[in-house]
Amino acid sequence: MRETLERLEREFDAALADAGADTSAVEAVRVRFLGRKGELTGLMKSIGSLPAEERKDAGRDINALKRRIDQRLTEAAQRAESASVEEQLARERIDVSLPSCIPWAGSLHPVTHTRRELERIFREMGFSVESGPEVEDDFHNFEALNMPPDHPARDDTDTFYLDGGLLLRTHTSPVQIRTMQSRKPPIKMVCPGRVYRRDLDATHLPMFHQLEALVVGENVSMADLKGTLSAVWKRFFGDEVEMRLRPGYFPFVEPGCEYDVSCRVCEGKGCRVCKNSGWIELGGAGMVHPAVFEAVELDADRYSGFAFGLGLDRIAMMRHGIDDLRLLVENDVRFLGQFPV
Ligand code: FA5
Repeated sequence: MRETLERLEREFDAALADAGADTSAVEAVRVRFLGRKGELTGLMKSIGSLPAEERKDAGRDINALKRRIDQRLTEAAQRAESASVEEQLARERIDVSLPSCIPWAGSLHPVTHTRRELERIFREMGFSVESGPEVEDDFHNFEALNMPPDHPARDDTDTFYLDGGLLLRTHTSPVQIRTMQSRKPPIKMVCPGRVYRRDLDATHLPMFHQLEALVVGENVSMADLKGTLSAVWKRFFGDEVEMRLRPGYFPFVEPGCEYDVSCRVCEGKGCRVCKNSGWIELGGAGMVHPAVFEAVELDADRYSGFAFGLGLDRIAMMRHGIDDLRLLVENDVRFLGQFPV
């Protein structure tokens, strides 16, 4: 019996060494020696067939070997377990010094960005930001702005008419009227918004964005208009920008003008964008016409005011060097993603 046990112990040691740090191989060794049909278990069962005087010693020796085997198996299983944890940690190691991947967070539309920046500048200058309906009536879009039904200025814009005498507003100037109807001067407001005209080419869209400014009070002058425009564009484009006013006609202002800034692409030297003139037209402006004050029942002898309007899409276009306005409405993310804020 003793020899059998010594042989079994050697075989066990060799099998355990072969199993190394492999958990399932260690388990297989356990089953081979201690399982229900295992080799040591078989010896245990054979004790009954030994002569009575040998049984006691055989039982003691078998039990001693079983304890040793148990002990070594437990140690081997622990070694295998910690080796597998080490291996997993090494495999899943995270290098915290690597640069992280920043998920793409989208970006603001260039027109939204331009609108928000201008709104911020106007707010800092004490203007409120107002809005008005995009579906307008004739009175607010035309008549109160000194364009009665037969006025030739109505031919200047191609209007989308709706049922019931309504229309899609052709400019943001009707918000001037609504503001003066609902509030007494002093008024200092801007209103950005969508406007609609029957237009479509590289520099004209059927739906585009304007921003209108209106200042009404006592002794508001043309100098205030020029000073305000100049301050706004210097803040928006930078101190080096130059601005000029040119005579222009809009029925709701008198005198009326158009205003230009020195081209931001060539800095006034002349290029394709400014058609070699060095100047870019931004919009129209002027002193509020007395007929407009009359339409909103404000005393034109007491109050004066100025207004100006601008096209946000064209300003965004110039700011970002976009050469076709239609790109702004195609919503191609490959284009829009190029303007992260
Ligand atoms: C007006 O709409 C006047 N209401 C502006 C105004 C306000 C004048 C207050 C005086 C006092 P105008 O039609 O020029 O003016 O349009 C203003 C700006 O809108 C233009 O300078 C241009 O930048 C932009 N714009 C006009 N039509 C289009 C279009 N189809 N697509 C894109 N931008 C346009």
